[in-house]
Amino acid sequence: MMSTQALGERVLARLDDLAAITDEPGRITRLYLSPAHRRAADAVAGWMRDLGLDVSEDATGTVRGFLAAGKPGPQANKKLLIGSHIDSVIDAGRFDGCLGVVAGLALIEELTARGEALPFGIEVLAFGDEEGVRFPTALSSSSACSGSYRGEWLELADVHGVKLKDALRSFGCDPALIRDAAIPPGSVIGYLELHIEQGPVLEHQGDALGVVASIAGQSRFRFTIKGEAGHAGTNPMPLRRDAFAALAELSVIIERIARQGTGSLVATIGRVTVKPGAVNVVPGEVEATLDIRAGSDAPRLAAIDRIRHEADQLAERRGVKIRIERFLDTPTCPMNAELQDGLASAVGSLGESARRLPSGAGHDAQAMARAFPAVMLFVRSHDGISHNPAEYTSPTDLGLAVEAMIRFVVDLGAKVEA
Ligand code: HGY
Ligand code: MN
Ligand code: MN
Repeated sequence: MMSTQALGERVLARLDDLAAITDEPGRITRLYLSPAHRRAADAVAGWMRDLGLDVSEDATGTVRGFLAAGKPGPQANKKLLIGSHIDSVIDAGRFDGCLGVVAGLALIEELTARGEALPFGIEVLAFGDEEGVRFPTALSSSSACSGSYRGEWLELADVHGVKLKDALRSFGCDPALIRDAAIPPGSVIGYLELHIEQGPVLEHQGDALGVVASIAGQSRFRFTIKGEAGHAGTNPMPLRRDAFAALAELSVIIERIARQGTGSLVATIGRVTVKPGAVNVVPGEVEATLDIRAGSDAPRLAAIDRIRHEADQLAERRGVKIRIERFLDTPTCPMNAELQDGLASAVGSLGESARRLPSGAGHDAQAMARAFPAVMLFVRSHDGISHNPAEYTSPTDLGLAVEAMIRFVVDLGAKVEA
């Protein structure tokens, strides 16, 4: 039986192995269906085979490792799903997503070492498209598992014009089989995801672990602002229809609306493209993304209405055209109450506080909750840093998290047999 410290160090070593698999040497960038995603998926499949799991890859590129029930019983044909994502943002940290997959494999390895036979199966899922950085969607691979994949996503293109359906084929997947990726809800006991908190709350409270009560809803938009390109030297200020200046003013308005918002409302303009992009040309067109979230749906939707209204007025004032297209809308998602209680008692059995907290970040659990009872365990992030190479969680905390998962799964097995 490994100590929690040894468990944590083993998990950290695996995360370092995955961190070395990147599309951009010198930093971690592993976008959906990229060459690095392919190599990471193959590495995870190898670890699963080493554990004697039944390994498969579904039509969206999710790697699946299945361990059959260790003993007969009424639930032996059901399984507990444990998963997270192995795709990353640009210049990412080592923990976001990968931790949930590596921890699932560490749990199986440790349960086997302890001779723990479960009355249900376990399937570890390594999703490839949680972040939604390459294509304008997100959670698409976990959506396939929960039977909520949308066919129109296949026509979406990345910044190079590569369509999702073609990227899937190059990855070795057949988009025509995506429907078969859905996991029948009747075969599933629940979905468990370990994830770093990616925020400062646990550390601030002095807690290593936390149980997620709900996941923030989020909406993502593409803004296209059309003004008029002009000569930087001869174009008088009052006559300009400067698309970038319009976005700059709109971004300050959006920030003000978010600061005034309730329910931990947040708004982020993460990517801006300025055209034509020459030093001596007044920008004629700008494209930008907006990511807006809150702990409940009402403040988020109210803020979106206010932003649309202010954008219309600004367009009028500045003589520009503003097009706002929504490309992602995920409602606030409560986690399963019974599984939360089970997870909280497993955390408590370690002598750790098991406070409930909301997640400001989106997760695959949102997509999985559409079909299965879902629960998430958070582990402390140093300084709350994430989506940043400085992302860090200590091996001690990692070990505690895996041990809590192990106890949760063993307790679930006992409950199922009772
Ligand atoms: O954006 C998010 O909330 C997550 O990291 N995909
Ligand atoms: Mn994540
Ligand atoms: Mn992320």
